[in-house]
Amino acid sequence: MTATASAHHTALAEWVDEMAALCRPDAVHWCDGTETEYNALCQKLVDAGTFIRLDPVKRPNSYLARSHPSDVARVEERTYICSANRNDAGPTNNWAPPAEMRATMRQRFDGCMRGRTMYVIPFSMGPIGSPIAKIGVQITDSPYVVVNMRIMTRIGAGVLDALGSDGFFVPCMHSVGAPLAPGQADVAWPCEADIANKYIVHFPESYEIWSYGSGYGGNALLGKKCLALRIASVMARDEGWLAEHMLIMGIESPDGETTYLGAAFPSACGKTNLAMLVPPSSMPGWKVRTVGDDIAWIKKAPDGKLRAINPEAGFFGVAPGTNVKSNPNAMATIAKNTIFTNVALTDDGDVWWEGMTDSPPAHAIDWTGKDWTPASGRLAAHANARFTAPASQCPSIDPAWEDPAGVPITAFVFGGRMAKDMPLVFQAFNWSHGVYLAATMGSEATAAAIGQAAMRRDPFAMLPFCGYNMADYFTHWLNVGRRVHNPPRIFRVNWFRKDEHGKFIWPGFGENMRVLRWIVERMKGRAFAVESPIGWMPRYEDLDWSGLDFPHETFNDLMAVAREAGRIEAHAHEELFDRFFDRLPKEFVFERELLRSRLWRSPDRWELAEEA
Ligand code: TSX
Ligand code: MN
Repeated sequence: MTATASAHHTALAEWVDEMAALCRPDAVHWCDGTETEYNALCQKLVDAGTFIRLDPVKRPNSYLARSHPSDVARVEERTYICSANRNDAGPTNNWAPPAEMRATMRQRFDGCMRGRTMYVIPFSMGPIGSPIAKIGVQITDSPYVVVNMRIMTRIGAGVLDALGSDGFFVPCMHSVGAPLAPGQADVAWPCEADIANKYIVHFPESYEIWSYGSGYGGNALLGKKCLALRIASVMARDEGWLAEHMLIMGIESPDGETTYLGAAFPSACGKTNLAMLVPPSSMPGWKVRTVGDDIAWIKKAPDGKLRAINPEAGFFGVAPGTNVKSNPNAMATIAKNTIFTNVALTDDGDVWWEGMTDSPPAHAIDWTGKDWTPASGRLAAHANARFTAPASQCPSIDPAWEDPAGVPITAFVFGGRMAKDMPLVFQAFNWSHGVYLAATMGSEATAAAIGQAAMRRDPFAMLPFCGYNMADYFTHWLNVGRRVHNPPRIFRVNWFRKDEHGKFIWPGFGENMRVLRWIVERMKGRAFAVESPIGWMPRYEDLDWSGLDFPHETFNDLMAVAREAGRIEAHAHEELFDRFFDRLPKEFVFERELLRSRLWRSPDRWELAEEA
């Protein structure tokens, strides 16, 4: 496609010209999004040594990329929210004055694409033309980014058509920050190696993104965390909807009805595994349908109900730990047409990572390109190694996953990773209590030395992804509940409680379907619950135990709430919220006091076995 392709959108054409003048690339390439273009760019990446083509029989049309060892993850300490007022970014975001940061960006981008091609990627987050979707245009000097964006979003000519002559788009500037002098040879993974010179910058008031120095994941695929979460969270606040770090799943019951829910978890809780869960065979007729595994955009539909779309078109999943037992649907999804980054290469031209098979290969090339054997004493795949695969290839993909109207959301689930004190599942008393539960969630970071565990709070799993003051975000959530007629029910779950020997009490994975069934039936008014100091809980007999030998006694341990632990927890909430000062919604102060008083009148250890 040529530069004239966008000539009918003056603002877009002008912006691209201006950016080309600033970055001074050798060429400008407008991405049309075709398969021909994709294949040509993949070939270019193979020729450059960035991609290794995998075995065409074992892993058809798939590639392996190895990043620079300094460029392996999101860089939160270099991520900025540049609002005019520092308090509008809030205490949980890095902030810099917008004018100052704009000057820094101009300086970094000045001539940064010399010797390279500048790609222009028109992309849609969400089905093209959906009333919930948004359009972005990413400029990048990384062909690796282009091919990943083609899997993760909808790109190309169809997006320009939807944009028309004056449609709104989010400008997303990206450079790996590695210009080439005339005659200078390129490297396989160009980037700025000095972390202090990487910048992931958001201007929330002008809905703009500038990313410099990294070619990896969320730093570089700007549709994902930068647009679909940080900028979209600001747009959602401004326009009255929700942009959330949530999977979306449909749960089909034996009567053929599908109930959709959104679920938010901090990292390392198995969100993708849950989104693609395979129910146990002892629960015939219960099915899980995947809509998305990472991000949900949720909007009040004309009928007053909340409907959600997955703004993405692919999965950018963590490879290590993924196997046919933990996630058979993910393994099937990545069987072909997949880009792998920082996994190991096997001698037969396939990929491998820790936890993929019961026994490791005798030899492989590790993610740094070195020979590796199980005796090497280091990881073959980087812990944050990824696969990029089309969502359409997922066997459990929901038939409605691309419905422009979205799917109706009737429940929100919030989870964390807690070894103690947090029950398997409970339901919030009401919307504001549920928002409070979500705001206080987190996972524990174990300090191995003394076996002491500190909770790392991650409100709504949005801590690194909220593009504005989180206290205002909590207020926004409270307001959404007031505006929706029958707001979704809110649940907390914890798959990770351990016994006194340090063993996981709950089998997790497919068995989580038993918890999901209770959640679905609660909303249909079919499942019983008892009131506890922290919320509504299922009794043993309220869960489906068919085909699973799980003793009543063990269930009580899994669900128990210790009053002293609850008291300490309530106190920790105070510390968490103090940093938001007067912006914190006053409902949260009342919720905390209500929690305190419910705990006060409860026994030392509140158990389901007791008659309240
Ligand atoms: O993804 C997980 N889920 C959700 C699945 C739908 N994981 C993996 C977490 C790391 C990303 C889990 N790990 C889950 C879980 O529900 N539960 C656990 C803990 C656990 C680990 C192993 C066993 C049981 C529980 N059992 C055996 O290994 C035999
Ligand atoms: Mn995520």
